[in-house]
Amino acid sequence: MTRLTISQDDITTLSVDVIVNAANSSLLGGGGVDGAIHRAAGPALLEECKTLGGCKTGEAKLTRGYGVRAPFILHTVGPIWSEHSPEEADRLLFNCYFNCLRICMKEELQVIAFPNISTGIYGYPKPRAAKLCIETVRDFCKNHPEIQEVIFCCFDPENKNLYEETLGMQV
Ligand code: AR6
Repeated sequence: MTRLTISQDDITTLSVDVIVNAANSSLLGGGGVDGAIHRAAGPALLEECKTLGGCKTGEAKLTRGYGVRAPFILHTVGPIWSEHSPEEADRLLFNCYFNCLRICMKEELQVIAFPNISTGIYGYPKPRAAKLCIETVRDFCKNHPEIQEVIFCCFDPENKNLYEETLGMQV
């Protein structure tokens, strides 16, 4: 059975098979967790990202990890909350988590760390995102117990509290 855990560390320092980046559709870097990942990974990451042709909202692309602790990085693009109806934003955020997990299965990556996608600069309401994220990951892992561990990397205290509360509840 997959373990679902919470960490409050900088995601670039986590010793896992793959970390997820909350990127933008250019995949050429930005602020927030994306900026932190590019800073830690170094310029070779940007060079690989330039070859990928961007990424649509809800989709995900895999690169090597370079200077981050994990050997791989999955770059996904969350929805900008104000640009969609709430239902459409939910569908797109679901796709981010689902597509990352699908790629992990395909590439046999068994320990994954997610940041709180879209809940920073992209303005998604944190409680809504936490509930959707945990439901999506729980459902996926029920059918894919090969995934050993999913770490919810909650950088800000509000997200950490929300994840602790939501993970503690039974579905
Ligand atoms: N480790 C883990 N989580 C972090 C870190 C870190 N080092 N730094 C920030 N967070 P955001 P978004 C958390 O804004 O909302 C970028 O410019 C942060 O506290 O990084 O999806 C991209 O290029 C928050 O909870 O991503 C896009 O343009 C979470 O990461 C845009 O921001 C996500 O916040 C994407 O916006």
